[in-house]
Amino acid sequence: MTKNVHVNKWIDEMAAMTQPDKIVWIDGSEEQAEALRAEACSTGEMIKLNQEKLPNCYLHRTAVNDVARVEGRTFICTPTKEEAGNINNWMEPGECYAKLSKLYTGSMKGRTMYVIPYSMGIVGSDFAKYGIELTDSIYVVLNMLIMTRVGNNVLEALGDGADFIKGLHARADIDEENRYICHFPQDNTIWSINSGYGGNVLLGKKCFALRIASYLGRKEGWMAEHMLILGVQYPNGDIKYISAAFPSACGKTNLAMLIPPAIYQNLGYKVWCVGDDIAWLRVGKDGRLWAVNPENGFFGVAPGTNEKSNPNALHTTMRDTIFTNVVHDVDNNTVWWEGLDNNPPKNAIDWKGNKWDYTKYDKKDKSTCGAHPNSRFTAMATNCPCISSEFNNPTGVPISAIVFGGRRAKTAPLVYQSYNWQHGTFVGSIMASETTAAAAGAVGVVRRDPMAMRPFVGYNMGDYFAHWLDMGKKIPNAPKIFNVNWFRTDDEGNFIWPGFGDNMRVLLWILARCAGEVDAVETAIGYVPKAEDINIEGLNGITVDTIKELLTVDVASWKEDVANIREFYAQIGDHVPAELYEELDALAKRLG
Ligand code: GTP
Ligand code: SPV
Ligand code: MN
Repeated sequence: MTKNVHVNKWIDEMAAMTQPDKIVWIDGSEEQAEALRAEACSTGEMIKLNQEKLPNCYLHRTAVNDVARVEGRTFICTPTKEEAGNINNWMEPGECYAKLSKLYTGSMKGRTMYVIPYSMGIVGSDFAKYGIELTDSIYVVLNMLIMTRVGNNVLEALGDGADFIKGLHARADIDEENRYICHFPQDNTIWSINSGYGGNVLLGKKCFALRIASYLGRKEGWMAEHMLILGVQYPNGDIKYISAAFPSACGKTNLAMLIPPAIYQNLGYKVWCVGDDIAWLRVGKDGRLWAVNPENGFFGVAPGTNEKSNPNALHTTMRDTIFTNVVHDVDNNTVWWEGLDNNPPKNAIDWKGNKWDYTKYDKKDKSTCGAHPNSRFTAMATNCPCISSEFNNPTGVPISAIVFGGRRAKTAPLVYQSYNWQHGTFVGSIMASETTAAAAGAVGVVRRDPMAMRPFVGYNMGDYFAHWLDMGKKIPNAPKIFNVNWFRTDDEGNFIWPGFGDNMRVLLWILARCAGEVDAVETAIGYVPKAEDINIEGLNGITVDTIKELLTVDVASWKEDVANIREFYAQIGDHVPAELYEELDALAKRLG
């Protein structure tokens, strides 16, 4: 509880509308969390897992119609449509408040409203921003306790101020037709209704830390990006930091927790994880770009996570974790997902809550999966074996390189470097990726996803590009900008590059470029490595010729891309900065 009149007045209004039976303040204490876990288990909302094998771990299943972010039902409610731009769905704020108020009215009758005061970033730090989420879901409370910094100290830090993000979430009937995720950037407000899933309801994450924060960042001169942050430690102890933006389910968590291949480990290289999904970036007094991870945990994709692909993530999930929509191994009271190991449980319940027969599982038919392809773990960052010592550093880490990337079967080479910040902004703006299960809709379709922020920019995409260009002018010692693609395939559709830990080989080229230690080949799209500069020592079946193939710039497919980019820019509309059209024309010219 607090004496803050702004907080109390707002809660009174929301409670008057939603009409909960009672209101409970979340204080961040372990006793309260434990009582809530017990309550969620007593109602079946969560299942307590084997406490010997998975201490303090729980399983939750969402409704079958509620398994991913719903971009089609996500709205940016600015006073004018132009402010939200053509890429976002827009609703006039008054209309949206009216429409949703009807849905919220009485929606918490018979339920409890939980008040979650939370901070994105270290409480009291320059980077930190505070939010309060009201929700009628214990699952949301328990996830927020992992994903953000929750507790009374947030209210103390807020004092009697009004500078907090007001988030309202009600499960209502989990009705798809009336599901709305709405943002009111001018009002510091987020309203979410009729979902119980991840990014739709953990309002500190995509709604606040990206959509609202990107809006605030533009206003205040900083950046909120869909980026992981990692540190590469050299044998001499130096650590260089990289931030990287890949679209949802394209490898951020995996890269953030990378384990270097043996050849590098033996030399003393290490990789440290600062963040796996979101970065807030500010220009430091030293003229460099500094990044913090505003989150406190990981909401990671479970399928494909295993002892080989991402042992750090796997170990992070061994305690204090909430699993969502994975397979329940009934005999062991543990969890399983596709790609964990080759021993699917015999006595199993699938993500829908039905008995699951692993012998009927067909890799090519997603509907036979035991775990939903977008099933997730919510795990504490501090449980990660490779968590950076700077994770709790309120000033963050200095960024040497920004890396963009996506899933491209053919067009994008393994890695290339932009010529400069403006060209790098262009490279980010033309990012494209084949769609994944992280968002509702068709999977595997190529779509433009600038800076991996298409679903997360809280204002006009053209203005967002302009903000990027502007920031470049404010960072005297700006990071170099690169693009990577781990997902090139051969004619049979197999990934050519081994990926995962071996991505270290590419990171080291990137950092060598930043330090001016290695040459490159200038191509129409940017600087590409000389094939022999990507270290392939210890890689089975990969030769210099494979690297050459991975690095080719296929002029024909790039020309097609140019045409597609022009259409995309036109779709964004007339806020696209002239500098980016200059870059596009220059690219077209270089391609011939
Ligand atoms: P969000 O949490 O949705 O933002 O996703 P993310 O970007 O953190 O993606 P994540 O690291 O969870 O990876 C998603 C999928 O990509 C998993 O199935 C991984 O196994 C796969 N993946 C990650 N890195 C690589 C890689 O280097 N190569 C290949 N082939 N697959 C990868
Ligand atoms: C993503 O989709 O980029 C995620 C998962 O990180 S969610 O929290 O649902 O946005
Ligand atoms: Mn993400």
